Amino acid sequence: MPRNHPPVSIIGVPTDVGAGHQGARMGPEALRIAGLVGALQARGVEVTDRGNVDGPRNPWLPPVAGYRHLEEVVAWNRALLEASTAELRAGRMPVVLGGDHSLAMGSIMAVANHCRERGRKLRVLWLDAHSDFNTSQVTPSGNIHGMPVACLCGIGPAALTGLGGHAPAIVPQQVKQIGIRSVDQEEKRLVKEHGLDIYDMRYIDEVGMKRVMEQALAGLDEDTHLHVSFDVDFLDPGIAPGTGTTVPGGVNYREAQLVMEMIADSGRMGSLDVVEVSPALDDRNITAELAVDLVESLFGKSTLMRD
Ligand code: Z70
Ligand code: MN
Ligand code: MN
Ligand code: MN
Repeated sequence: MPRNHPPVSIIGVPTDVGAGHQGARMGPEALRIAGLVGALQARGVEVTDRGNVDGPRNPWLPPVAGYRHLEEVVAWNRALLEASTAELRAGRMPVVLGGDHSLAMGSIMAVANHCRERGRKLRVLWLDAHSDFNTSQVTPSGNIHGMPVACLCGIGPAALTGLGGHAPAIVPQQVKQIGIRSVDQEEKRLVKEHGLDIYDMRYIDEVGMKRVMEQALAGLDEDTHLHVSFDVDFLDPGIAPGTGTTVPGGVNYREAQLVMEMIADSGRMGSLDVVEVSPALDDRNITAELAVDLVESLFGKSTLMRD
């Protein structure tokens, strides 16, 4: 099934200021070394690597008032928002390489603005072990990569929620979370209160990934832009050890391939984040290589002879 994809712009965001471990700032290079650009070109996609956006170094300070490195996280997200907005305006598909998951705020705010300007619908698929829906009041860590979904939904500091100029950027009903298996106590209350659609590992085990994806992708139409935010800790640590917060019982190789193939078949993916690859924790770059393998499937490579 050959598909026509818009031209892709790779944007590296080498930061870990939002995380509780250092190392995700090396993720963009690891993904490049794993062959991301060539893999997309082999799919017939026109790709330009825009290099990395710039931002403050990691000062490695403790949290202040419930946030670690708030000012630095804002600066990185502002830089990404600007870079991604330029690509979307040029009719290109941003593929954002993290970096820690706090960068999803800038990435998705750019997409949300773009959709709002064009009267398009936006859906966000959040592939992750975590819900990333903490607030400064309830966070156990102060790490802002545990907060981007809440901030995107308008719950968080104005410096983050208002970064795109329109708060909230999205509503919880636009988000489908898949692979979830680590939600903090108070965060659970928040996701329930806000009605987030969560397909957790138990649900995946009970109904199977095929049905989960049918449900998560239901109702997409020609006017829908699908943003995929892929935290590699979505995957089981046995196949993806190279990330700062592994959680046992994750998505296996075959389930992950099916997720990506069904997204590709939807034909609606308009932007992508690949985040939380932490090369110093990895085993010979296998996590980055697996991420690239899965991105190939997102762009229509099939494990069978359908492509
Ligand atoms: C935890 C917190 C988180 C990613 C860890 C963990 C959050 N809920 N997110 N790794 N990607 O500290 O808020
Ligand atoms: Mn995450
Ligand atoms: Mn995670
Ligand atoms: Mn490959």
